[in-house]
Amino acid sequence: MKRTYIKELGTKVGEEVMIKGWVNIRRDQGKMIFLDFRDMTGIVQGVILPNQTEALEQGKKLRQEFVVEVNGKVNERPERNKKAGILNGNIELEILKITILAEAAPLPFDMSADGFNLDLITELDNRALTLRHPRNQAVFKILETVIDSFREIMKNESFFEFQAPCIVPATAEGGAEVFKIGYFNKAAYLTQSPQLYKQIVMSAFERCFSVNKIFRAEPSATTRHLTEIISLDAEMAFIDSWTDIRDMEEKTIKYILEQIKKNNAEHLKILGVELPVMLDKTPTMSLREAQQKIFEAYKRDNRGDKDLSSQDEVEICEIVKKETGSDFVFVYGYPTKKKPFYVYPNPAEPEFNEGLDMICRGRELSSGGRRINNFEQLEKHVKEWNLDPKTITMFLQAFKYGVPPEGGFAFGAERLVMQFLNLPNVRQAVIFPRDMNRIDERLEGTEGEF
Ligand code: AMO
Repeated sequence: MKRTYIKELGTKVGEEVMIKGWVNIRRDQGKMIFLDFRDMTGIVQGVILPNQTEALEQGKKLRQEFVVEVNGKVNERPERNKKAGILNGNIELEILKITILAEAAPLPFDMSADGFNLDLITELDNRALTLRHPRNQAVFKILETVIDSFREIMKNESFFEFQAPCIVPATAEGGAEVFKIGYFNKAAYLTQSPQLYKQIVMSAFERCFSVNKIFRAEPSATTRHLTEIISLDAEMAFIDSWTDIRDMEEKTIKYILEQIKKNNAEHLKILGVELPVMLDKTPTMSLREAQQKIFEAYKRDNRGDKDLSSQDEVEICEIVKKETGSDFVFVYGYPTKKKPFYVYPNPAEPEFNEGLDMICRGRELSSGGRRINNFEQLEKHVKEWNLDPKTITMFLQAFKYGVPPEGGFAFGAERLVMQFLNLPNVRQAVIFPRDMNRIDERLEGTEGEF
């Protein structure tokens, strides 16, 4: 008999079917055994009735995660047992025959829907098993939609996709958060950002994007920092102002949110979360305006600070939410000297730049802005930022030969999922997270985790 996927069972009421999957849970009730089965499409409840002696014998051998092939009849549940709003809530599989395809060792913890409540260390220490839980699968299906829909919107907007290198000769973002690697007898780095490469590709293709791994040697273990990140990067030429970058970012996030709503309704339900609210026009303010608002609302005086602290990010989002209902806010105009050399200084006030961050529900989701496109100005910045021009020769070469006014942005895919789903820790948005304390296994000498 041909396999039927669990999601399709609703269309087979009254028919005999064969399904394959895992035992999600077993409940013995008097002379009957109830079994929930799970495959990649969903979950269904099955029941072995007292007259099915052979199936009952098999059923007694089953534990959670046994892999089985099951023959049974799809029955409509009696009215009082119907569960509205969940897949297969109106049907049940009357089990006729069970074949065990693979056995599973007793589980180290409860994996049932209600009993699954692990601390993150246990969860990650048992990733091969916890990845099977529908809650986790819901998160990673949404991550998949985020990446797919980023690609789609970029392609719809005529951006060219390229793959940026991971081994690089220089550090794009500056700072100490870079992994140095032995490269034969020389030193090289793992890329912190495809920044310089996307600008080179943009100078030839006008619009480009990449979905790339980036690496940050974050020396502190926080709830929002990873060492290996999926970076969703875009760069576009012929802009009139940094606001064109903001508008493209906004359009991108709107599209991603729409696609999640469309493709992941059941996953959002499993997680019990509401997506953040994005208005037609996302509130936008300068760093100084944001600091002034925080001062007025919370009496914390950070006016003059070079950046928003994480507390500031939380507070400015609270203020904007209260004032407008938006869960997003753009903050632009950071001190030029405190940001990477490529960010465009505001001509009217060169000590502030035309860089911007998108903040959502209290955390930064992206950075971006206008870039310097004039060769002489770029060379000047390279000197002032104490960079060695020899390490970015190829980048400078592009600008020597004519580059239009341009800009771009980058989102961390995991941060995006974390904020969209209100996850308390960014590691929950990654199947195999890397941080200073973990590469699959906890690293030796590690005590705590975050
Ligand atoms: P930035 O350094 O702000 O900008 O990084 C862009 C976005 O990447 C994500 N991100 C991280 N997520 C998890 N853990 C980390 N350690 C981490 N570091 C960064 C965040 C952040 O907003 N080249 C610029 C982008 C540009 O201007 O186009 C850049 O890399 O979501």
